[in-house]
Amino acid sequence: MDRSKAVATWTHIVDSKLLTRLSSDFPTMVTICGGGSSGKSTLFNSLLGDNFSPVGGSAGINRRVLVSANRKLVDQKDIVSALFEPFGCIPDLLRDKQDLTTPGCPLYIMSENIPQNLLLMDTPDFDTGAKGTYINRDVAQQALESSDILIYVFTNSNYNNRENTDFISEMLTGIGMRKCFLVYRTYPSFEKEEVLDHAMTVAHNLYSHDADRYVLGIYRTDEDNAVAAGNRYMTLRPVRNEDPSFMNALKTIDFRTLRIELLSSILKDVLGKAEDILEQGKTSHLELALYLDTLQTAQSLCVQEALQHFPVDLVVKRFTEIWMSTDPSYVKAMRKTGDWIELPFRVIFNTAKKVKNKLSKTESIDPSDEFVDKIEEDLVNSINRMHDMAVNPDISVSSTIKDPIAKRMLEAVEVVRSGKDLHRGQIPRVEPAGEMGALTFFVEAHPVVFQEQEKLRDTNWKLVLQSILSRKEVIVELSEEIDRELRSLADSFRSQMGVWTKIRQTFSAFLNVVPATVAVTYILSTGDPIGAAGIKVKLTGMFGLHDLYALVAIPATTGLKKVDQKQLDELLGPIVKVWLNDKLKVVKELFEQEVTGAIIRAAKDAIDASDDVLNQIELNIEACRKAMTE
Ligand SMILES: Nc1nc2c(ncn2[C@@H]2O[C@H](COP(=O)(O)OP(=O)(O)OP(=O)(O)O)[C@@H](O)[C@H]2O)c(=O)[nH]1
Ligand SMILES: [Mg+2]
Repeated sequence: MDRSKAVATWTHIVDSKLLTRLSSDFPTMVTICGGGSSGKSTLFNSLLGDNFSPVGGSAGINRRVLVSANRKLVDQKDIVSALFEPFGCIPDLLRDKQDLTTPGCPLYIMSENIPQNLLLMDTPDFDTGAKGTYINRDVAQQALESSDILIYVFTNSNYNNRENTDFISEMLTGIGMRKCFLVYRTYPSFEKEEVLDHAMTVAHNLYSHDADRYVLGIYRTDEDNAVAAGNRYMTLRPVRNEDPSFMNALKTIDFRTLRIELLSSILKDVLGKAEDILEQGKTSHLELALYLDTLQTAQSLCVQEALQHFPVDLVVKRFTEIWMSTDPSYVKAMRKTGDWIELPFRVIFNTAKKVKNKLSKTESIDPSDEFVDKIEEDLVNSINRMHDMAVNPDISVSSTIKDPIAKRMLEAVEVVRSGKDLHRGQIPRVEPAGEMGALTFFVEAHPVVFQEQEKLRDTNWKLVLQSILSRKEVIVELSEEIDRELRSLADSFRSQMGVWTKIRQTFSAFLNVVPATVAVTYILSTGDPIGAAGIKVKLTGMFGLHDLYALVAIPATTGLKKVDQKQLDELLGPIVKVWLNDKLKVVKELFEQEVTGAIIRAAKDAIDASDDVLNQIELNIEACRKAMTE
């Protein structure tokens, strides 16, 4: 059964059927139960000495529960409504016994023959119909779950019917341990041993090895035509020598002790079950956290995929502008006079003209078309991948174990796998990935997000893509945030420049190389066919923004000296990082708005809510356990 359904069934029983009976003055409920036409109503009438309940006909004649109570009990204020609370409807006094043959709320009768502290119930059968569609089972079950003691009536044709005894066994031992009387409607010719043997088969099927402890008495009632004809009441005879007469057995039961025993066994089971549910809840909580981590990791990777191309033209140009605008005035002055000294670069790279244009302050900065195309391609690919992962029943994602989130995921996988309640088909698993120390996580989507996944599956993906692409400008443009960051980067570069560098810069400025390394970088990268549109950016660090570091892959074709390469890395690296940090945020927002947001929110909300609930359950269980030992 689905886990949440099982929990709901169980909490329903606890809420509506058990808690009401914690009150000590609540009468003991004795319920007659059994398969169709086994003789339940005949027994009920016989015990009360009146023909209250309809008998005979085809199996399944009783459609409602009939309760008999002493008048004095019924006169007590509120007792009837409390009694019927588990049934969810206001009970009525039985006026016409034919009413019992149509479905509806339980009915009650008042009888002087029933002790004041007792209620006797006749129930519909639980086995008329076919498996899955037993017509009276729900009504019968409701009564049985509310009972303290059952009287199980069986016949020679159904004593060994496992389906029947399994059902009754669940009622007797499912939550708490209930005791029962066994009543065997048998043939007069059957010897005592045979009757006992059949009855013990039933007892064993109900309680397994605890039969002796929980069977209150075994009685036989022999087939009798006078009973069938309605001329005589049924008589019960003890099968075992030690058992008293049925009425005596009923009267001498210490109901207080029985109630206390039953309630403490219920409480024990309830606590045990609550602990199971707590464990399941914790596992599920962890599974959800694992799924969320995996989804967000996958998203991080997709976001990075969307940003594979760095618009070097754009960003370095902007940085250069900022740098020049913050140059000391003497450097600026020198620069003005040094227009002619771009010659060395022209000689070396033959791109000086282009450089001059690009470095000119008057020209507006526009990304090249080629770059915009690349961004669009990257964006479409990555968002499609993200969409697939968000709607799929499972995600797999690779990560290095050095990453703190991967560590957390690995722990979660281990706990979930060792949990005893693996309710879903696949369990999470981890496999080594290609690189050393890298792992691939395989994680299923958690039921908490199914609804949002469904919605995402139902959206018109083409329209979503269009909407995303219409906003690609956010990737292309240089935001104020980037500007601010570049400015502070320029300040920090400048503050790190030693005397030597400053002197060199003075020279550089004089040579119109401003600042030398930036210009070199610029020329190098724009002089390269790949770099023209945006140089490739390789990212280290797997997750989110916190440990991401951009390595600028400078094409080997540029023939840089090692020293220059290092200088370039030092300079270009942080500039790329400024851009990346900003864009990672922007693209992540875009992904969450268009694809993953609702799923992530559903998961986070459920995690937050269940955190509190799980803590509360744990505290409550502790309190109950403590109270039980005191
Ligand atoms: N021959 C004989 N028939 C009996 C005896 N006890 C009950 N019956 C008959 O068995 C049939 C079913 O009896 P009920 O008491 O209606 O059985 P039930 O278990 O209440 O049946 P449902 O309410 O339909 O589930 C009736 O025709 C009874 O007269 C008995 O001791 N001897
Ligand atoms: Mg009946």
